Amino acid sequence: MAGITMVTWLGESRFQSLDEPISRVRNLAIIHTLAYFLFLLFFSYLVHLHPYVKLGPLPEHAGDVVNSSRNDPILIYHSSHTSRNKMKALLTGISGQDGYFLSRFLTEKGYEIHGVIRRNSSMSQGTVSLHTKDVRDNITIHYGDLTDANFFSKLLSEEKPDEMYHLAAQSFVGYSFQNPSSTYDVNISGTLNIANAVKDYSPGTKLYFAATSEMFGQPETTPQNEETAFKPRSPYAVSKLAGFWTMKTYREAYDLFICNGILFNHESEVRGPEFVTRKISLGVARIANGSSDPIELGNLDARKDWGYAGDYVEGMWKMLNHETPDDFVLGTGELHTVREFAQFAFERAGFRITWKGSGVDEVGISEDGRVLVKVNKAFFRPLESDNYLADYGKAERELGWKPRTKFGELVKIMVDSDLKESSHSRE
Ligand code: NAP
Ligand code: F7E
Repeated sequence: MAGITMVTWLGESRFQSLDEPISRVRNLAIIHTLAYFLFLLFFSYLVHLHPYVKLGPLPEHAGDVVNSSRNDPILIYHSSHTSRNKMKALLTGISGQDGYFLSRFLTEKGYEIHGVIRRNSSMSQGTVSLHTKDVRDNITIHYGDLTDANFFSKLLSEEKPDEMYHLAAQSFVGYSFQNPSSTYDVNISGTLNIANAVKDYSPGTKLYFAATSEMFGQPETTPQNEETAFKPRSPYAVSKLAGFWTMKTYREAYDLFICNGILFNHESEVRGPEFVTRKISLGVARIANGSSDPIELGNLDARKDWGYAGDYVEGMWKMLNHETPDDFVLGTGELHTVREFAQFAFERAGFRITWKGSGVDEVGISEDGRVLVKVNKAFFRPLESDNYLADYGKAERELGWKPRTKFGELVKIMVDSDLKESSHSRE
C-alpha cells in the first residue's frame, strides 16, 4: 500500500499513485469541478424550465408519476391527459357566482380552465366578463346546454379533464315553484347527462356536484350535517336531491371519484341580483345614490346560514383533492335573518334603520322618516325552509376547511362593492 493514497471526489473513489505528476491530479480536479457545475446547471434547468417538472407535491391524480413519492421535494411526471404540466379543470356554470370564484382560485393554483356557457342572443358571458385579464385568458369557453347529452359526451371525450365542477343549475328556489318542469329538466336530466358523460368518456375525471342545504328542507335536528335526513320543500330542493343521489349511486356503482358538496347559502359581490342579499346591497346603493324607492322584500323573518362564496370554492377543490370521494357540508354555523342583513347593510351605507309594524305591514324607516324597506307579498314563497344551520365539523376535520368571512364582513364586502359601482356609473 506504500506510495498509494485514496482520492475522493464527488463521491467517486479512485486510487492514485503518488508517483503520478501533480499537474495530472490538478487537471482531473478541474475536469471534475466543471462536470459538477454542468450537472448543477442541467438540474436547475429541469427544475425551473422543463414543462414536465413540478416543484412540490402534486395532486395525486396529476398523471403518471415517474420517479417520485408524495414526499419527494421534486416530482417528475407526465400528464396522462394533456401531456402538459398543467392540471385541467372543466366547469359548468362558469358564468355564475361560484364559477367566478372557482375560476380565480384554480387559475391561481395553475390550472388550465375550460368552462361551459349556454349561448344567448346578446352573447353575454355573465361573471366571466368580470375577470381580470390573466384569469380570462386562462379560460377556454365551450358553448353548450346542460340538457344536451351529446354535447357533454363529446366534450368529455375530447377534453378528459382532471377535475370537473358541475355548478350549473336553475338555482333560484322561488322560480322553481313557478317553473318546476324546466327546473327538473336542467337540474335532474342535466346532472344525469354529466354523470353519464364522465362514466362513459372520462372515468378518470374527478367530479364535484353542487348539492345544497335546501335538501334538508324542514330539518328535524339542528345543526345539520352529512347524517341529517333530507326533507326537501321546493321543486329546486327535490331536483338537487335527485342529483345528489344520482352522484352517490354512480360513485358506488361505477367506482367513480364523485363528491357532493352540501353547501349552505354563500353570497358575494357578484351574486345574482334576485337573491335576497344582493337585492338588498344593490337597493342600499341605489338609495344611497338618491333613489326614493324603498327595497321591497318578502319574508323578513327568514333565517339563513350565510357565508362568503370565495371561501366555499376552496372547499370544493379540497373535496376533489381528498384521498377518497365523499360528501361534505360547508357553512358557517351562524344564523341571521333577512331583516338583520338589511339592517347591517343600511348601517354600512350610513343609514340607521328602525322597524315598525308587523307581517306584511312591517316597514324599515330611516332617521329622517323615509321608508327604506317594505314588505311585498309577491316575494313570499309557498313554502319556506327555516331552521338551517351548518355543522361543518367533518369538512374541518377531514379537509382542513372552515369559513373565514364573518357575517358582518360579508355584508360590508357586498355593500361597499355596490356603492363603488353605483358611484362610478353616476360619473
Ligand atoms: P348561479 O350564480 O345561479 O349560476 C348558475 C349557473 O348555471 C350560471 O352560469 C348559469 O348560466 C348556468 N346554467 C343554468 N342553466 C343552464 C343550462 N341549461 N345550461 C348551461 N348552464 C346553465 O349559481 P351559484 O350561486 O354560482 O351556484 C352554483 C351551484 O351551486 C348551483 O348549482 C346552485 O344550485 C348550487 N348552490 C348554490 C348555493 C349558493 O348559496 N350560492 C348554495 C348551495 C348550492 P347563465 O349565466 O346562462 O344563467
Ligand atoms: O332567499 C327570503 C327567502 O333567494 C333567501 C340559492 O343559492 O341558497 C339560495 O337559495 C331567503 C329565503 O336564496 C326575499 O324567502 C325574503 O328564505 O336569496 P334567496 P335561497 O332561496 O336561500 C340555497 C342554499 C341554494 O341552494 C340556492 O341555489 O330570503 N327572502 N325576501 C327573499 N328572497 C328573495 N330572493 N327575494 C326577496 O325579496
